[in-house]
Amino acid sequence: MSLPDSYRTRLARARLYAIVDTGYVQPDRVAWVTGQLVAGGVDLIQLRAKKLPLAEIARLGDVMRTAIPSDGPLFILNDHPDMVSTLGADGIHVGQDDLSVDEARARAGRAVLVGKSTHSLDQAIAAEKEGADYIGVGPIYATPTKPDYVPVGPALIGQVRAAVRVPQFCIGGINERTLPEVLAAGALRIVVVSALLQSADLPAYCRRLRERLAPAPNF
Ligand code: TZP
Ligand code: MG
Repeated sequence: MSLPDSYRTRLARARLYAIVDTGYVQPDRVAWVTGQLVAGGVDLIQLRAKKLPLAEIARLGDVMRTAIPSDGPLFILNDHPDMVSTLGADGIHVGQDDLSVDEARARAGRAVLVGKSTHSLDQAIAAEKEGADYIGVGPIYATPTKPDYVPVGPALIGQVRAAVRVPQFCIGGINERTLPEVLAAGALRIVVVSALLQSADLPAYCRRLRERLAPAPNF
């Protein structure tokens, strides 16, 4: 089950990753918010529904798959690899306390991207060795979206960049105000959750973030 080259290319070019987190987005707004993120030109969109029943997560996954064009952003599911195939998701994202990368890949049942959250240099190196296609690095700053986690600080960004080759997405407390420091620390790719979801104009906020990110390489 080898990963299609197109997935790797799209991931390598990716700069801005958004998450539809049901802690911020009511179920009846998921389709609209997803459409706004697509309009804003994000590269990946994840469904993160920590407290909903499985049937509702599956329903929202369907809603999002319908709202995301096949040539649009990659659609990633947080947890629940067993749903990936049915939903037609492009990938699965796991945390440190979840299934291993291999297990998540096997349960997905198709060749899809597997991303892993990391919170230290050692975890980042281990996730790459484990075969993750991309990693999240954070929380860079304290964030109400993941309140129990100690922020790692921007210095980790450069350390991970020097040690790891798979694409790295910096996450946690990133917004228009903190972005300059994150970029100065060496970040190429970011995930933005609450700042985007709470902004008055999602596509405009996406475009302002993207303007400051380095352009994707041409290949
Ligand atoms: N993992 C590390 S920080 C985080 C996750 C899911 C939440 C990021 O959310 P926000 O609102 O962009 O700080
Ligand atoms: Mg998880």
